[in-house]
Amino acid sequence: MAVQHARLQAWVDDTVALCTPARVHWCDGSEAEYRQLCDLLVSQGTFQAVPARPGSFVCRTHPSDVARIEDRTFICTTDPDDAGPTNRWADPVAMKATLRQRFAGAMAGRTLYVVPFCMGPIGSPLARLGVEITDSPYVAVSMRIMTRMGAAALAALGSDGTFVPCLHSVGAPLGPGRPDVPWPCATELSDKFIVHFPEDPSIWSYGSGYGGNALLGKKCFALRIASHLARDEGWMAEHMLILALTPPAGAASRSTTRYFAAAFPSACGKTNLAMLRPTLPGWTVRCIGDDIAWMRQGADGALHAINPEAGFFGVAPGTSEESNPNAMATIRRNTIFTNVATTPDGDVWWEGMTADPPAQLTDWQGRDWKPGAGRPAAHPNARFTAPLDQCPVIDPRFADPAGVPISAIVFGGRRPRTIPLVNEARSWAHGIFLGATAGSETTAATIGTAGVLRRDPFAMLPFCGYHMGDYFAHWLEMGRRLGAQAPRIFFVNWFRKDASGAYLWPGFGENIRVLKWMCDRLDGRDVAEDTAVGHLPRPGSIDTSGLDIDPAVMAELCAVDAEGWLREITLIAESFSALEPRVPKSLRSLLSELKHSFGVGSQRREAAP
Ligand code: GTP
Ligand code: SPV
Ligand code: MN
Repeated sequence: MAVQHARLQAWVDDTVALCTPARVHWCDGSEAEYRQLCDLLVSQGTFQAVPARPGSFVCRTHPSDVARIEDRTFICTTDPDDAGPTNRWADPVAMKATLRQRFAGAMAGRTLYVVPFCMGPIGSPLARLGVEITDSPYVAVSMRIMTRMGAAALAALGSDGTFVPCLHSVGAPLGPGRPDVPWPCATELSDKFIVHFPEDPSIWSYGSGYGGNALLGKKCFALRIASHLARDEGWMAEHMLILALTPPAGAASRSTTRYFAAAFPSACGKTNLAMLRPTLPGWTVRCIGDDIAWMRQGADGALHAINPEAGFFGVAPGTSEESNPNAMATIRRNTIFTNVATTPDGDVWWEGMTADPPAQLTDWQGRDWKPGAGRPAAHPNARFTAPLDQCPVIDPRFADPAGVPISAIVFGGRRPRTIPLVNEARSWAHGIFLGATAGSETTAATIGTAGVLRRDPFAMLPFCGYHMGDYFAHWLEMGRRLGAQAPRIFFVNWFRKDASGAYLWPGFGENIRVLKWMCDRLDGRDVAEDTAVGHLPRPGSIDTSGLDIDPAVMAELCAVDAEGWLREITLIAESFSALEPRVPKSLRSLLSELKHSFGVGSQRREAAP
């Protein structure tokens, strides 16, 4: 391939000199190239075909390489305060020296793939270009699904276009006495590095081949680096799904189709909400994106969003014909499954796919598995990688270069207690307060203990490329620019549990009932009560027709749990303290108001025994 771009060619030449690969392959993104790389992965033992699903493969990783590694993710800025207390900071000069040592000779015996890619529809004013250099063919084929990859992206770069250089190695060079293995990676956590230099900007990732650690267009570029760019340039890069919601024809709604963006932490329901199949007759949900939204004020003054990705990298466990039939249809062909179990008749399986597990499986580590084995057959963070346009409910505007206008922004988290099913913010600033104070239980999407409650502001805790306090201020500033056209803001929680640990709310397709209530609010209907924590649904205002749910449960889901909020206030205050002195004043006063409503710090409470 003749490369017209001198800076790109020079970076590739330098990288070849540093990493000493056996070969260099420029990816053109063609179907033929994709097939060749998949064949190569099969011959290396990394991929196995999935006969039940045409064009599909299953892949088993090294047990150390199953999720994002937050402890080994770094933001390197000249001033540590620019990364802020929620990120791991390292000195950029020292870190580059460390990384150059790691990358020296790192690709020995392997092919170096040059992967040009575009985040967003090629030619869209909201899109951005990147080039990933990787020694992993798994990354190359995954990037072809997840981004606009290959010749078209390279052409868009022209001879002098701006791109983010993204350097990746699995960190397991071949050599005498070092035979290849199906999933090469650095096996010690301390040998893995996912490093961002927002001031360049550039990304260097070493030692992991999995997901957000290695598909550098996703969390590294489209969130950490992009959030930094977005702050400087006046736009937003968010961990959000985008959906189109259409009420039944003839319904007394002022608008036909509305677009919503929603930020939930990793493994907290974005993919499921983005392609929800409504249980209420006549309602339609269509999917534009399930993980990342880039948003910018359009010429019409409204906030417009694009999905910078071209594929889904979705959580497999829990996905079934009942919970998410549209995802099940999306992954019937041309899908890469990672760390799922396989069945004797040539299909895949994971926990929750069917009510009863098959009698015999090969688990995600390639071992025999039978029901009652005492361990999951699929890894809890097992994932499917599939093209966006295979989703049966993909929205016709999913690749609209102008993006779609956003009417509502939704935040959420995995909260067994206290946080109501749905809450509408009183104002943009109050909405920012709800986003900034969001908490959620940790999940298998990151290495570490799952089920621990932590603050995860805007679902961006692991993904914000700069100081979280400055990020809150940027949201407030966006609100000032958008003025009356700013979207309305809601907060939802599908994950309330009863004393026995069972979910109180049925979730999934039934979440349409909550989306309908939001539409009622957008249409100006009087369905909310103003409370100390926000606008909560009036009794009976959430449509439960055809749903077998106890009205007492609905009341509990929509109530203000004073004891719980007292605990919540303590946690919020702690999280704000950690970000001082950069917490915007308006958020500090909203916390004071909340404290006041619950009598925290007032004389009444201090006087109590
Ligand atoms: P990332 O890809 O990690 O960013 O995750 P995500 O936010 O897209 O989460 P996803 O939709 O894949 O859901 C993660 C897990 O939560 C799956 O096991 C789902 O089955 C489960 N889940 C999603 N929506 C609901 C819901 O409404 N109720 C309940 N109880 N579980 C849900
Ligand atoms: C997440 O963890 O939020 C994901 C998966 O979407 S990963 O791409 O690994 O970040
Ligand atoms: Mn995600």
